[in-house]
Amino acid sequence: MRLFQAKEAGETERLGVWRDGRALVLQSAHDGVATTLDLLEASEERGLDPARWLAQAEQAGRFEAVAWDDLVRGKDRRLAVPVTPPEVWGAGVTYRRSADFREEGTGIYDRVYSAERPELFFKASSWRCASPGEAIGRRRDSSFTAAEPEIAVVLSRRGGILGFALANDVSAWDIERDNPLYLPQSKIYRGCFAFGPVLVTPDEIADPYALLLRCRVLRAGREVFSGEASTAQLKRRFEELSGWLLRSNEIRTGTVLSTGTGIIQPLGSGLEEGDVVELSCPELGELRNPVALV
Ligand code: DO4
Ligand code: MG
Repeated sequence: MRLFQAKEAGETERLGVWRDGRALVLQSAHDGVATTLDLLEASEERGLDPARWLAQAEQAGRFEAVAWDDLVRGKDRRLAVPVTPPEVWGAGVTYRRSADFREEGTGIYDRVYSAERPELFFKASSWRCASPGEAIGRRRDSSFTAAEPEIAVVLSRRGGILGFALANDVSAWDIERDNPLYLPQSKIYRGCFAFGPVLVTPDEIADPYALLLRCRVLRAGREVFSGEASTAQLKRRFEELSGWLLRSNEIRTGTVLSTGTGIIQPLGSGLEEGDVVELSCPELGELRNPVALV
């Protein structure tokens, strides 16, 4: 399944799904399900079969076909995050490139790259997340903020992987570099995390360790940065990261875990107000966000 959510001004998110090449948006709740989170929770807690539920809801005329481009452009209703997450967590230094760039003789990044325990940090609440097309933030007190293109997994409360999505762990690298104790300030602020446009269930991903992620940063329409990374370069398995997240720590179904970046914007090429960050992956679609000062 490829799930998404759509939203009209002043309304709550509505579940959407790609079926037979058409984007469908739920018009009214069916069997207590109105959002992606409802569907994931019902399948976890009530044993509801999502594929059967979708077929029944479609038969009952609960879905309306919509033009995807209108949702992307945000005409009347626009794309929202594909699931409204109870929490967003991040994993760090899971790619050699991220460790090398950050290391600078500190010892801490190299150490965590090879350690058994991964770096995990709280990243965002749902209201700090940017939907596809919505502005991601550059803090006014940061002179070097970068996109961190990542693969995010959406978890069940037991730690099962319910889906994959593109994510941008936007981070103020100058603040992090100044002092590692500033990590929360470099990571958590308005518009610090974008993900979507779709949540793709594991059965649709042939090999989660062969996902090619591309990033472009456009300034006034001109490309000022591009980079790519593959999950083949990921140091740890997704289940290893989720396993550590659940150690002595309860999570709710729908929690997002972003699994680290392998794409590094070089020093001096940070995000500027008005830039557009484009992430793409053949299996997961394209995520575009403009940059705003916050
Ligand atoms: O400790 C720094 C954060 C690392 C991170 O976010 C990443 O590697 O993606
Ligand atoms: Mg990151």
